[in-house]
Amino acid sequence: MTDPGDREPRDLSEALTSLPKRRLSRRTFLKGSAAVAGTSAAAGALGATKPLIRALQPETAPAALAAETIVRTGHSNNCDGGCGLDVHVIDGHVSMIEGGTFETTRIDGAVAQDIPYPPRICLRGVAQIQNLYSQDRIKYPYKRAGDRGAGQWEQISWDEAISTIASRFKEVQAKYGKPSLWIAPYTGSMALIEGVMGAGYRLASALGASAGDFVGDNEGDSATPAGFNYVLVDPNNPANLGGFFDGHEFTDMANAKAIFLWSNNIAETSVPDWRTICDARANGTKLVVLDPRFTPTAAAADVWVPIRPGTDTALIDGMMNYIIANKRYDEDYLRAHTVAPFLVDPDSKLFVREAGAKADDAGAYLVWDGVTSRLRRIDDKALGTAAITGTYPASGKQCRTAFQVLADTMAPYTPAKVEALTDVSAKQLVEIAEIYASTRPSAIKCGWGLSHWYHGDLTYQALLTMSALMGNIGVHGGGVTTFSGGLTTMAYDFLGWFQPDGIPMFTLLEPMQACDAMLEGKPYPVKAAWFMVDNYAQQMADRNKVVKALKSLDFLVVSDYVMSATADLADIVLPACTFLEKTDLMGTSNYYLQYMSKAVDPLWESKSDYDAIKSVAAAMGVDKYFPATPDDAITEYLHIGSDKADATTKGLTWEQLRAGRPHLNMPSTPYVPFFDKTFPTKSGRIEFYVELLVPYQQEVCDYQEPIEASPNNPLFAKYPLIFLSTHTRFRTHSQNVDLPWLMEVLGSGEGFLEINPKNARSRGIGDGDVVLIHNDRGRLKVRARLTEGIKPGVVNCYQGGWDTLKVKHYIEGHPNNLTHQLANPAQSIIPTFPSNAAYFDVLVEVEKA
Ligand SMILES: Nc1nc2c(c(=O)[nH]1)N[C@H]1C(S)=C(S)[C@@H](COP(=O)(O)OP(=O)(O)OC[C@H]3O[C@@H](n4cnc5c(=O)[nH]c(N)nc54)[C@H](O)[C@@H]3O)O[C@H]1N2
Ligand SMILES: Nc1nc2c(c(=O)[nH]1)N[C@H]1C(S)=C(S)[C@@H](COP(=O)(O)OP(=O)(O)OC[C@H]3O[C@@H](n4cnc5c(=O)[nH]c(N)nc54)[C@H](O)[C@@H]3O)O[C@H]1N2
Ligand code: SF4
Ligand SMILES: [Mo]
Repeated sequence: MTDPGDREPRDLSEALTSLPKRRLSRRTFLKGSAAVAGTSAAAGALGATKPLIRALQPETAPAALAAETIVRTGHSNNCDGGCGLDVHVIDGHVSMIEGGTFETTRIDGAVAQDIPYPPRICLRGVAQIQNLYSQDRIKYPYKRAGDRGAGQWEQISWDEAISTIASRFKEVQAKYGKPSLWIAPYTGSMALIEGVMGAGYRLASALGASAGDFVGDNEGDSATPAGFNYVLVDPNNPANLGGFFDGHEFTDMANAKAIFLWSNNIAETSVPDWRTICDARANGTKLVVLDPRFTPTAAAADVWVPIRPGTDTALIDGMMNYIIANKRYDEDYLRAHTVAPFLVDPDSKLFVREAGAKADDAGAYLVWDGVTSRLRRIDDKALGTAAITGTYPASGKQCRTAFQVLADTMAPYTPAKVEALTDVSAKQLVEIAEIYASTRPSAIKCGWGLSHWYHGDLTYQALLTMSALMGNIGVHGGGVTTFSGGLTTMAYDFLGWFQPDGIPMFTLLEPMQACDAMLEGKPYPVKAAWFMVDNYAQQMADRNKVVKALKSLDFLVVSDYVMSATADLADIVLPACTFLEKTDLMGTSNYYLQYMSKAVDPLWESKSDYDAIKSVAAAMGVDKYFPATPDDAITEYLHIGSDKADATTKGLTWEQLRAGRPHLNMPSTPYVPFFDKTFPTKSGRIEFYVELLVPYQQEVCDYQEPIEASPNNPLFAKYPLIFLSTHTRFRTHSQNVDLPWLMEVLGSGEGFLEINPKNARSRGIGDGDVVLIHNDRGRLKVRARLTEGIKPGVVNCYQGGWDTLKVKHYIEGHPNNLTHQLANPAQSIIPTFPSNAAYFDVLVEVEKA
């Protein structure tokens, strides 16, 4: 056997547990079973629980099926859905998957939320049964038998795989230094042991190796969190761990009177949450959708704003100018909870503080007392009313208030100027500014699409500033939310997990730095890597550079359950099992703790990543850092039964965790960040004026053009179209790509380019024509799909399709052949979110191929 991820199972034992060669679609099966209803073949096939078992074991199906058990787990793929799943198991086989229910109480017994979660699932979740038994599964360990990337493999034993990995890792670390081994990111799963912040990091610490990103620069999901931290968090206070990201509990959207869905195609990218939005709308909540594409989400909007992508900050600045010019802002809120009254030194651009004040004295900021016309400390009990507008004498200079600086910066953003910058008509700008100003509370729900821009940080800074102007931060139905954090934000002691017995933490090497480390030895050489739960060679920006970098490595290990583009380049491929074959813990995208029970034993020779990590750790003499079982690891992560447990998980017992999916003990219901209006910033207030950003001329959110996708860019003459590569409901990135039930709805997995007929016609392109999309970095060939549903000047090709040795969803290339790795230096002030892949800030030209 020389063929990992073999799509044509050859021996019978494989055929029993994988789908038949001619893939069975659900519709064909149901038709078939109806035709033979009443015969023994169809006995028990109704209730939809049995079909797949029958399909899998046509010859061997027992006359009477064994009893069914239902196993509760969670769908940990990185789709932001956070769904719990009830998995029906018969005779060791999964027969059906449906949405699981949620606890109505918190860990401490209090009511979890007014509106409990209904069961949630989407077609991808239902189709996980096909993912589990997919022909595309890697079944055994393999080693490379030809040139790297040539697709020649030799099946080996786990023992040989582990001893090879251990000896090659040791060799590389001895030759090039310990950090030259990179245990790479885990963004494909939001499970805690195997995914996001999982055991791979602990292995990296134990080996003194480098490790990748646990917060999203790989994904382009770091820019907007950086913006969040600029305004709401002091990154230099150790208590804030270098920065975090938080948002409203999703059910709080029901409390909003208007919802602005900003660059968020939520009807496709968080299918179950879309229901909450629809319920809110049915109750009279106004829906504004800002998107250059007429998405399924936009189709349900009261107002659709087809903005030129990358210019949202200009639009927000225009809205703020409207709000300020018409005095619609919440003056009391600004005075009490923000830095609005702080005076700003015109030379240093820093806040004026009382002379000689200690650095940590949060009361020492000077403001102008409008009642007594004199300077006072902000915490002065005698302070009358601090002025929020105007210019006042301080330190011998004329100093504006922070709010005045903001107002002056926003003033040029008149409706006419904003129209010229954003393509949003002056009339529509005023319309949505008026909605935001007059509808309170208004929630802003962003997509990560907003983060896929070089200046995505600035846009979030602007949204939070506007939200603060209207007193919308820390209130029900308000705020700016991208991600409802959960465990990963709240309760998980990741520093403790990363540093067992207090050993030094791994060296952080961000995915955006890794290629240079591999290719140029900067900041230090990386010569070996282990990728698990991440398809870097396809999902990372500037793919040609990535492939070159991976090919330059001395040794590359990839664990996956399918032959990904990254696995194609490996020296050793390890067969990982899916989430249905292992135990883990989900606690993200919502505030429920979902224990993931193993539903079935690992298929073929696949193993959990935790088992693989433990084996390598044992071979390298560091296994003492790895608890024996996943349950032991969870006990340690959450400090179950210990005083060290976080308030949000205090009192949690294993009985509770195993029996249910309890809600964390959150400080408000539904959870609203900063509900008590204390902010973990230096001043304790909302810092819409950001001192740390003065070196980047970004202290207030003055619009900046996109780094690449701008008509001001000289490249625009050659490449005049903005290239988006957005997410589709038919897969999660490069997962669930080839599942028959999804294909049945989608038609085929083939990639296509959405292009406006205006741009197509001028290039002689007709619907269905093959087109070449190109720029200086690379090429992509797909068929054109002409649609009025995308703004002229913008094109879109869904990301995530496969371009592997075996499966090609694009005629040539991949969307990430066109993207780049330009990182915005301003983000470096937030240690947790220092860099970001700007996947959408890209220019291309399109021609008929
Ligand atoms: N052009 C473009 N590129 C993008 C984006 C875009 O919008 N446009 N979006 C970006 C974003 S937002 C993200 S989050 C990233 C996602 O990028 P990735 O995280 O790389 O993508 P996934 O396909 O979700 O998962 C990666 C791999 O993990 C494997 N996997 C899943 N579960 C397990 C497991 O338990 N164990 C092991 N060993 N493997 C497992 C999957 O089979 C898959 O091959 O892509 C980014 N790339
Ligand atoms: N089905 C499915 N669901 C998923 C995923 C998946 O792959 N598949 N991935 C998950 C992950 S990791 C992520 S990060 C999220 C992404 O979730 P979303 O952010 O909702 O998805 P995207 O498709 O990246 O972008 C959303 C929209 O932003 C628009 N857009 C692009 N640029 C701009 C801009 O500059 N301004 C404005 N206003 N709009 C713009 C695009 O046209 C697109 O419709 O989805 C999660 N959920
Ligand atoms: S893919 Fe996402 S939305 Fe669909 S079931 Fe899984 S977690 Fe839920
Ligand atoms: Mo993402």
